[in-house]
Amino acid sequence: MPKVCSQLQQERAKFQPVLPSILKKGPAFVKPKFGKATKSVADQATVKKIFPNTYGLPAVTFVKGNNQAVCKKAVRVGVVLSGGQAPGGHNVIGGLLDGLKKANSKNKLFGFLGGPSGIVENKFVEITPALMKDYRNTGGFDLIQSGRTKIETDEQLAAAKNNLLKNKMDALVVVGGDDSNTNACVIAEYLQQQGVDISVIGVPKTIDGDLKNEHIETSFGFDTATKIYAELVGNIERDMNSARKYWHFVRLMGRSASHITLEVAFKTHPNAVLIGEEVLAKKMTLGQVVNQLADLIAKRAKAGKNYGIVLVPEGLIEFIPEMKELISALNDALADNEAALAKLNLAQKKEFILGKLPKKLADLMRSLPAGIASQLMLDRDPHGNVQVSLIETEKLLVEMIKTRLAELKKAGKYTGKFAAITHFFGYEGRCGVPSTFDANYTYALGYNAAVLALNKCTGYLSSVKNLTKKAQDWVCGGVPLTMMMNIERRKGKEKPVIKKALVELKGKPFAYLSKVRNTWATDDVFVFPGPIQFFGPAVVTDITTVTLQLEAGKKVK
Ligand code: FBP
Repeated sequence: MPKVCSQLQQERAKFQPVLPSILKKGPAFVKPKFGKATKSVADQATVKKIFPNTYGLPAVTFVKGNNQAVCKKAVRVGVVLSGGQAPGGHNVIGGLLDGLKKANSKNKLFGFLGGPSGIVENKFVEITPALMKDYRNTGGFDLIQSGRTKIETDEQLAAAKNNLLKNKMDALVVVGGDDSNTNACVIAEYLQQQGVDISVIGVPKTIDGDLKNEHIETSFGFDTATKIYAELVGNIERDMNSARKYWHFVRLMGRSASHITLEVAFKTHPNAVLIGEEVLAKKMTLGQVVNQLADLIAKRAKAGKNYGIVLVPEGLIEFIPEMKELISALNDALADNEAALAKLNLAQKKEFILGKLPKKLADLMRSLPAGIASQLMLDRDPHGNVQVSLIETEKLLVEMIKTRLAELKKAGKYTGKFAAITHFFGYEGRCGVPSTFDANYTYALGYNAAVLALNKCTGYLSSVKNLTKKAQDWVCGGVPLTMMMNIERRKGKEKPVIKKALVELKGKPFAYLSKVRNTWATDDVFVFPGPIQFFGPAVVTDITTVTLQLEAGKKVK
């Protein structure tokens, strides 16, 4: 144990995650069953051309085997944590280590430090059972840290290959979201093209919940993060319902996708919840979003309720058509003028960029509050994404709502009081102690990744499904990374990337929201979920997300 260790951590360290039955006897008793050849979700010809060696691989399901020879030779495996933290990362490493050691006690696991840059710079540490001990069932990525470096240039790829060879690695496990796993596939393909026999396996990590498909029911961390945010939102609802004098605007992390916001809404029943994907489908302008909220505020005021709570996904801004157009033009302008912009201060940058935009978009940018306009111009991350976590959409909404309410007041349509408080919940949930679901799921994903690596599968994402069932009944295997890809515009160029799973407007979770949200708007039916429970009755400790339950066709209250 580290020197300072909470009482909870000491107790939680004793928790032994439940392995799916298929993995229970160890990697020697599991063999891969290969399905049919697969194809990418879109742009098949282009994706196939970029990934000639890893395109079209069959999906893998693990079935019972007997004394697999793959466990006879000792192997060396590297693991890297990539991108934003998500609860359960340490248990992925724990599962990976235990799977490797169970196969052959001489197998070794190494953790690359500080994210993918650790592979390029050859910085790593051996993860021994003794080192792992203090990190089991804990949140965070502090065992080996994380980073957002993208390994893409010829020099970076060659350095990664040389370091993997120098360290006699047999496999590399990349724990990451859609972009990091795209990068894992690029590395897998590169190694194959170079004739290097090192497997690359991905593990689906991200609190955002946007790395999912028929083989990946959810990414790890989503369960815990949404439970933490729901506790905070529930606490605010209780405070609001006690004081009855504030409107709370809560922006929630999740990048483009609104999965986190939707799940937190299911858990807490707020008065309004914005879903970016719906705003896009309805082609709503920023003005329409604001008017809709102002109308609700006026309606509740008429009923004597000058309070309420609104959930806002952090990616909302990217879904409002006019803002989407502006962001896309900004992405290109920033990428095309990198060198010139590097010499300018923020005010000069803004003027320079305004000059590069079409008039309509430059006017829109000028009409935005100065803070928001500057936030839109901040550097993109190494994968070309706008850093939506830094854009204070909730404040923008409040400012615009104030103006609209003043208009309604003037027209005699609003007589209430509007005092707003804004919040942003993101970093608060990314390193929480993993829920029982995430502790089990991540351990299984890591153990399963060890089995994929031992079987020399490369270009696969560790897949554990059937998640609304008990952990014993989960189904394990691998899904080809190329299967999830399409072509998108990043940093001004067309690139192959894993397609983000956005909230499906025809899906069961959104249909459920559509049915209940009018009641939530007016009748105060708040739910206060309280903190994550690690000990106690299974109905409280083992519950999965509402999203997963609805997707699996279960009824929820
Ligand atoms: P990934 O899992 O895709 O890396 O992102 C998780 C996330 O928490 C997003 O929800 C958020 O927008 C972003 O990371 C914030 O990035 P950073 O940690 O660089 O501030």
